Amino acid sequence: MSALSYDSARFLTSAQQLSQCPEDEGGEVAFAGRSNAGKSSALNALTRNSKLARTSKTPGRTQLMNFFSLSSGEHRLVDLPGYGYAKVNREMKQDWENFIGEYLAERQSLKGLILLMDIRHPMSEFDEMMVRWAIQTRMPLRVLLTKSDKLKRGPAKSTLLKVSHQLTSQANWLSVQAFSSLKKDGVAELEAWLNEQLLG
Ligand SMILES: Nc1nc2c(ncn2[C@@H]2O[C@H](COP(=O)(O)OP(=O)(O)OP(=O)(O)O)[C@@H](O)[C@H]2O)c(=O)[nH]1
Ligand SMILES: [Mg+2]
Repeated sequence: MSALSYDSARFLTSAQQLSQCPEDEGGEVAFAGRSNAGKSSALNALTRNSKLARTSKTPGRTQLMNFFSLSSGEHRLVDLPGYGYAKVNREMKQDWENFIGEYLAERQSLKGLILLMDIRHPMSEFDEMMVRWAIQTRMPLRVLLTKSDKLKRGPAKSTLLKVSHQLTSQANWLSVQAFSSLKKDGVAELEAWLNEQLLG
């Protein structure tokens, strides 16, 4: 197999606990990041399907984990619920942390993690935690600096260099790229990384 067709992605199922996830076989890559970072928009840009994952101006729109299957039949993309959603109460936040923590620790078919950060606010405390987790578990991690259209070329480039240095000095399975769902910038680069994790 040479490459996967991402525009073949179809909604498979939602889950709010591990037991509701699809069979743990084949390979999947999960999209994580704080609420409003642009996870759902990036999935829609990647799959050329503006209706695939719901996007919203209201942070915390996606409260469930959503699984999308590719036409290969054995590969999936996963939209994780955003973290840092201010309006959830402590109990809901705990539930979220337990669920995501369990998913990351247990999921055998998880082949890579995409961590999305608004290019104007990279590397929050939670982002750092996800990076540490990827280092400890040797999980391939791709950081997407999203909404790159919001910055001029110079500042965008310097943020990319800074984050790149920060990541690659720690482990060679961490990498970063700029991304704009609005301009469809970075889609081919993202596809190449996904192909490597899912088919490599
Ligand atoms: N200018 C610009 N806006 C974007 C881009 N990507 C996302 N947005 C906007 O950012 C907001 C949040 O995008 P979503 O894709 O819903 O973010 P999310 O990470 O899925 O959010 P949750 O589901 O709440 O965790 C929406 O208003 C999008 O239109 C981008 O590349 N450029
Ligand atoms: Mg979303």
